[in-house]
Amino acid sequence: MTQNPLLSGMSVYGLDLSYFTGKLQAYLRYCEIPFDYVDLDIGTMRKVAKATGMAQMPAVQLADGRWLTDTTATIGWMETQRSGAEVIPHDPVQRFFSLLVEDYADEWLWRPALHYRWSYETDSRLMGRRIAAEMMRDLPLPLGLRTAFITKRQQDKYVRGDGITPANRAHVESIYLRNLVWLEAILKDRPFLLGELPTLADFGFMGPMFRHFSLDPTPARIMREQAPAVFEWVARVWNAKASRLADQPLLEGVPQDWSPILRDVGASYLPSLAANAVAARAGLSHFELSLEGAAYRLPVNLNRVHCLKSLQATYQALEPDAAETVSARLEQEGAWQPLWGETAPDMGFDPEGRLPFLTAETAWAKGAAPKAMRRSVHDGAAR
Ligand SMILES: N[C@@H](CCC(=O)N[C@@H](CS)C(=O)NCC(=O)O)C(=O)O
Repeated sequence: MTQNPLLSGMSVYGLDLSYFTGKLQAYLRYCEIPFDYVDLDIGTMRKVAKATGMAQMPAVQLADGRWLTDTTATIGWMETQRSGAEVIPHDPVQRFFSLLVEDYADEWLWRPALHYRWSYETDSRLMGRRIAAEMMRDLPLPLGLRTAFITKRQQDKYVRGDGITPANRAHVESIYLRNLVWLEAILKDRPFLLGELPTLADFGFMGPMFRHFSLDPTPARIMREQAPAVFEWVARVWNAKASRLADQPLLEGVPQDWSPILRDVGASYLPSLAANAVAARAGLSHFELSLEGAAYRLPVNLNRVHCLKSLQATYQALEPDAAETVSARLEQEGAWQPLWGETAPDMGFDPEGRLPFLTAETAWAKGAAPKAMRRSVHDGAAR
């Protein structure tokens, strides 16, 4: 249990149905870091955007008044402030691959998660109604109107606007279905992805698997039927406590049963990050990508330029021995060349390296990306 006063008395601003809020809540619960949970409405979301420079959730406010944004950077900072069972593995090779898998879960499962929520009628009606009644509760409009508005906004932005078409829909769904198969194979033999303790890889996968796939009606039914061990793992991570697991071991190295995930990182995720970076450098709003026979026209996403930059920098910071082991494994999985397919351009995000402590003044360099491209990280470029 943490004794650090900096981690006492924090508030977490989020939504009970949000991907990244669920990920951070699972982490804080595991670390037994107490927090006040604030369910966002439109007014408090504006306050968060003003304070952090990012219109995204979750956001954390510490007792000393400072704000944090971005779950990866927030967890990274919190890990430096607490003791007890490690969430970011000490072993540099495990650390690199946990970060890589977390990034893949954050970004590459986002599209299928949003697709299942907003493309299926049962799911979109339910979640549209919930957002209208919960997050939009401070808007003086009838509930039906709020529901219609938010449902259309989410479909425009996260289905049509995120490149999902009737022609590539089955491919988008296959990203979820294949991850269920891979995770089921891992989790039938051990409680967490890297052994007896949850790590960043588990919390990363909690983003899509918890608030979306295990709870939205259509993907949840698939999970219950096809991947009961994954369904059980979601609850296990949610209920895990560092103080109870402190003496438990991680595996040595990165297990072979991570290979299918790492191969997908190399075959699809890293190539999409590289194509996104090329388009961002050229100042384009969209780019085309063909993956496993599926054609996509995707909006440029500035956050994902930052993702590629961070992954490359994480590799470059490794000591020679660890770097050799990491590159050999990436090579084995077909992910080494794709990691270096493109050098991530500097888009002016977080120019002073302050993450997670961003503010409206420090989030973007002066005159960086146009406003329409930087409202929130999962916004694509101007549409
Ligand atoms: N990389 C960020 C992503 C945060 C994010 O995209 N959150 C979503 C909700 S789960 C959001 O705020 N979206 C804004 C919107 O839909 O306008 C993190 O790790 O915190």
